Amino acid sequence: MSTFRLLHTSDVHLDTSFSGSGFSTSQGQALRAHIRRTFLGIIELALKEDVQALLIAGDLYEADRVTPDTVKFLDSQFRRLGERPVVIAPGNHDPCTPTSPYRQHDWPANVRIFHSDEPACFDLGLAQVHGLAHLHADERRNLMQRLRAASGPALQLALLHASDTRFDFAAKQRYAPFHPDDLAGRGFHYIALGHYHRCYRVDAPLGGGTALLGVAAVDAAQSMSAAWYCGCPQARGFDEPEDCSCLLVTLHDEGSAPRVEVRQQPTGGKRFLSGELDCTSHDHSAALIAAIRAWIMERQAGDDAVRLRLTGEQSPTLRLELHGILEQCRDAAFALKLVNTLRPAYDLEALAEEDSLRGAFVRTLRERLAGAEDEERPLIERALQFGLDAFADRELVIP
Ligand SMILES: [Mn+2]
Repeated sequence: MSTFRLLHTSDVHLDTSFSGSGFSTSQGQALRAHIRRTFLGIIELALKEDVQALLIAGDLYEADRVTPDTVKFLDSQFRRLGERPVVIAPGNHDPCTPTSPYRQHDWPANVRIFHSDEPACFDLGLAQVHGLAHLHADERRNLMQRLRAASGPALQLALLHASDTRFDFAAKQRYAPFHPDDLAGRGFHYIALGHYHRCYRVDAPLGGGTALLGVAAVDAAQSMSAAWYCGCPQARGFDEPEDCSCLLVTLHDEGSAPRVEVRQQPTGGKRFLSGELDCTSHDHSAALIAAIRAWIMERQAGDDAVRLRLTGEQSPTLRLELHGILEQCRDAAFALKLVNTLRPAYDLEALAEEDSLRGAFVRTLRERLAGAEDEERPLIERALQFGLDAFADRELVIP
């Protein structure tokens, strides 16, 4: 019995621009450096685990921003792998255009890049890797349907940047769309996918099993191949997963039915954490600052990017100068964003006395509250709050 071990990554997005996403120039530089460190960690993992191949399923870098410095960096990292093959299937962010580094740079001999949108195959001895490339940034054809395994004794792998149309992650564009049904009968033992930044198995039944993590034993003799998105190794914004990974895949060749073992390896390390902080009890800014710091400390998020939504009722004595508060929390996290959705606390007694439309509104709703059933009360209380916010010209935040 022979085994084949590979490391599957994708969507590294080296040279990402963070301008326009609310980060400063220096934070953007630090994030780009962190993405590089993450990639370095993947190379080190490949060496430590002594894998027989590194598969990269596209979006390795951002084509419109990639620098010669980054190309040299990649070259040097790939060289560290010696004779271990690196196989790359270009995606929509790093398409294989005539001027792309994939075509222009003289890569080390262990690097194999799919250059065409016609299927090709790299022979790695025990395994064969089938794949093809995005040739531009807007591929809308079904590329999966072009791939088919070869017959013969070698393990059959596929490598592709493509969109599972069953899911619509944050309205991500559906480049190279395919349906999981398209996987049936292609004959692959493992399909390494890129594009979606979340780690999941495509061919698992919908429901609880879809987002499974950890170790999964897959019987590839079943009707469909084991097809996985490995997820991005390092998040780049608050819309991306908090836990990032690559996949360590071991195929045990047991004759007609290879067994596929998939292990998720945590990578990255800089999280983008979102949360809420109820500020109702904080009646002065120093108390709020202490609460923000405590929130970050509890989650050990000092090196992370944190986005906190301030919720609840704003005490009349709390002076909410967001820039001042941010300034005093600057050292608490790598980056901090505050989203203010606090509602002012209204003095209903005083408002009910007003000889105005607002006074009449408050009197009417308080009468309704007095005669309301229990289940009706929260609705009327919200109506009162929204109405008063509207009178105060406040932006309405409807949770
Ligand atoms: Mn992509």
